[in-house]
Amino acid sequence: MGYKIAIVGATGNVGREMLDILSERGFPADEVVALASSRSKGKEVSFGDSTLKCQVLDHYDFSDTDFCLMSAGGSLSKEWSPKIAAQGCIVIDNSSQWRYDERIPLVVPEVNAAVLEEWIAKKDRINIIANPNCSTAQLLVALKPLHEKAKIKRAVVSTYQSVSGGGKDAMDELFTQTRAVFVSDPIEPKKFPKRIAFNVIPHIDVFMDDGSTKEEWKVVAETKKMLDPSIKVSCTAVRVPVFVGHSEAVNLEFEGPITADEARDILREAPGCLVVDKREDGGYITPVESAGEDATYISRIREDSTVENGLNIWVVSDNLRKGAALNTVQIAETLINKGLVKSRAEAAA
Ligand code: 2RA
Repeated sequence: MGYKIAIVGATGNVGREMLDILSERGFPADEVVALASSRSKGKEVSFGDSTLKCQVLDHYDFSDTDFCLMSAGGSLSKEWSPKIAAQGCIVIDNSSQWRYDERIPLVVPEVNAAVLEEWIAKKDRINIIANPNCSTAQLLVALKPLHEKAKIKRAVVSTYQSVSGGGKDAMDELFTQTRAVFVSDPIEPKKFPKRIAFNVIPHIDVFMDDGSTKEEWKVVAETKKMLDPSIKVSCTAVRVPVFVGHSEAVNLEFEGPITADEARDILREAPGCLVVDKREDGGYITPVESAGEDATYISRIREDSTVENGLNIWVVSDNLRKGAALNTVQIAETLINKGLVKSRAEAAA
């Protein structure tokens, strides 16, 4: 018997992507339910060749639903995830609300799927799993296999993040401002703190006391939680006028020796990674090419001779997919494929 799965935030950028990915991958669902706020009641969203009518979250009974994929922001998740989880439904949440709670697993299946087995074995577990921030998810898919080979001591990460990470309004703002530049209309930043069209903004999320931004802090905290608490991480997160696809320039310092050729071979074999690294014009990936794709692309792999055991890499992925919707679906798939979660209908039969 298949699973019943609900998508909360089904009309948003990530919610729609979740529905596409469930359909593309043939997720073993008997029923898929689209949920949204009362404002979107009855709105239709695509699911494969069919459409689903959005139901209202407040009125939905989760007692026979196996998985709830949440993409509706932190405050909604804070209120709703525990209520849904208490009905025996596993919530996989895409907001930052639960990521740093030590009771909640934070998972990228290619990196730390094993924590799911420990979590499911706990009698007193809270039925919530957290999905990481987009910039950390793709970073760790690339870093994990290299860390296994030579142990990363320090990572210096500069991100180039697309506007879709800020939601649909942010995408609209880039579009509107770009047009306004051409027709000489006035530009009034709303979603972004400064003009984003033909510009870059070194500021994503709120400022922290130490001068870093929350987006930068997330990369540090989530790398430590999922990969290794001993890795030193420094991050500068920058918004760029790209619609989809986050890019990262990453400088790595390892404990042991690792050459660029070895790193390339390791990454070629690593799950979720796709190496595109020809040292010629266009022999690398840009965010436009990553849009709509599942892979984390790695290019520009080269040694950094300014430190002992240093490498530079360029990491690009579709932030709405591996950075959000795809990873969420992969967590559910991992639970199923490892035999950790049976459908509630099957259990009751
Ligand atoms: C962004 N990190 O790109 C966010 C999305 N999760 O703004």
